[in-house]
Amino acid sequence: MILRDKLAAQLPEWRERVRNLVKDSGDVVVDEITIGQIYGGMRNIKSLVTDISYVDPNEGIRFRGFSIPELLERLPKPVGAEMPLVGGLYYLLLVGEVPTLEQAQAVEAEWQERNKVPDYVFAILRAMPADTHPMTMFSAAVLSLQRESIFAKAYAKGIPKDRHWEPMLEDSLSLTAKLPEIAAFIYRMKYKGGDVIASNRTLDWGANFGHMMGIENPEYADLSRLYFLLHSDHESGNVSAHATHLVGSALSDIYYAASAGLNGLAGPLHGLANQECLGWLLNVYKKYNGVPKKEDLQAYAQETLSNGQVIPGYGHAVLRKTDPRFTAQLNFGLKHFPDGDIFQLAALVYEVVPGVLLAQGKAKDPWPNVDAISGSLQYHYGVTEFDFYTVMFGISRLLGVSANTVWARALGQPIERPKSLTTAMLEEAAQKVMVR
Ligand code: AMX
Repeated sequence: MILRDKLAAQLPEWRERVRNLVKDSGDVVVDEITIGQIYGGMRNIKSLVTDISYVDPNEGIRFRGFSIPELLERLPKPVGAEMPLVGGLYYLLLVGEVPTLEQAQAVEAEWQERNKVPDYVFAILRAMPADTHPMTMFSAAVLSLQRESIFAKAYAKGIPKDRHWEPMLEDSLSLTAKLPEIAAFIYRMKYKGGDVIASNRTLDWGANFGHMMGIENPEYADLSRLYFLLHSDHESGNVSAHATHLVGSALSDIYYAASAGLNGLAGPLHGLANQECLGWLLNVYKKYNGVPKKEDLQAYAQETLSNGQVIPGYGHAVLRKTDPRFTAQLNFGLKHFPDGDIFQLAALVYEVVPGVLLAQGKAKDPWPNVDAISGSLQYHYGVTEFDFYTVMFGISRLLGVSANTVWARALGQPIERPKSLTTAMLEEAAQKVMVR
């Protein structure tokens, strides 16, 4: 298998590099930690490592060193398509090189071979109460697949540590292969009266999702490929990535770890913001009977803040400029449907809300993040059920976190166990500094 061979070829050098770094420079101080950071959600404490993506506060995400515009340019695309094959992105995340079309297609072929979802997953989903949130369904479906884990079986048989990554890669491919069908099943079951659409094995992973959603439009296939590329990874400290990494560090298999990551993604300050964001836009639209005047939008945003609520889709824990993932989606909308009502509203919010947040002076980043616009694009193509949006984020995010988990096992990263202190200990530490 191409991915296994490519990874196996890199591993000796990587392991040597990490071993030497830790052996020769293990005591080098990289960062200091303040009481403010300990009580402040560990913000900006440099204590994780990944080579798969990096978020620069001013520039935004780079995957394996490539910016989003560079990736949209360089990753191979299916014939006639505007956006790259998601299989090529997964190759890049795992291997670290831009694939050829053939290499990207090899990953797509791996996915096609592994994409049969066992019937028990559908039975579990059908048995859940109809008002269950789609993220709960998605996470439960992923967790239910745990019995398929090759890693768990290999571990029980005593596979040596330096080979843990191999069954982890197998599991990651088998899980990611099934995500579009599981998600589309949830969508069709919940919102389309159970009229489920079978997978089309001739389509690529991104396009097949659009097909199973019931949207037979090449533009939506491109939007799906774009969406799955943009949301896949955002270095290691965000809640979904960190939760997956933490659970995986206990040598829980990818099904356990991914389900944990999805549960974190379901929080309104993280992935659920895309659902909240569209809800916010629709409330504005309803209140003003269409796209409002700038002054009205400004008043509405101020009212949201006065009510003690956040404006979803704006702000970020790391970023300090407009998220390039926002810009890529804005450009897609401007190209394909600049006159769409909800899209125009999202674009107007971009003109107005940063100023409102700046004037309030609390948010360190007043600019839009990835969630500020994604819903308005989905809405345009008929995916109006916005509580489903985070599931799409989840499909994509599991690409990044599974690639990271494979590498964490390949480099033998240990179980995570930071140390906690008591408030009294921190007060004592503060006291000592004050006395000096
Ligand atoms: N609207 C209103 N207030 C905001 C705000 C927003 N969009 N963004 C930040 N603030 C407030 C914070 O709530 C905080 O207020 P507090 O001092 O009363 O607690 C203050 O500004 C300082 O926060 P910060 O340091 O700038 O942000 P953070 O790192 O603590 O949090 C984030 C980052 C994303 C949770 C925050 O900006 C937010 O809540 N945004 C809206 C929700 C959202 O879009 N989430 C999606 C993020 C991307 C993702 O994960 N998908």
